[in-house]
Amino acid sequence: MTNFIRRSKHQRVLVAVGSLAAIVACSGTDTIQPGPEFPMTLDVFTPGNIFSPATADIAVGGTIRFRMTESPDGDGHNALFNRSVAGAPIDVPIVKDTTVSRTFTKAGTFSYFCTVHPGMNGEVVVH
Ligand SMILES: [Cu+2]
Repeated sequence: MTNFIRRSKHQRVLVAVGSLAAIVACSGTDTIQPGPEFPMTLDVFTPGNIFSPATADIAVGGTIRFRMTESPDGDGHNALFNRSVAGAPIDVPIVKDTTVSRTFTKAGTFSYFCTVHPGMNGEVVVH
């Protein structure tokens, strides 16, 4: 009789532990947080006379590092932003072989262009 009770308690404990493990496993699955969908830092390069990537997706608060390497014609590049979009950062002046960072604190699409090279355009999409 005593043995039966002990086994019974033991079994109940096992069931309880099993249930707890199941609850933990389920709640663990429910609380998994997805990783950041967009990067906080992204490089934009200037191979030839284009911005690459032409569309740069980052998270709100993220930073674009404009890596302005010298153009094939020996010129530098700049990046002038559409001033009509709220949250547009300060323009990047004409620079050569220089990295200039700009941080985007508001969501939106921020187009920009290089005045040195007509048609050299890009945009930063902040999510
Ligand atoms: Cu340019």
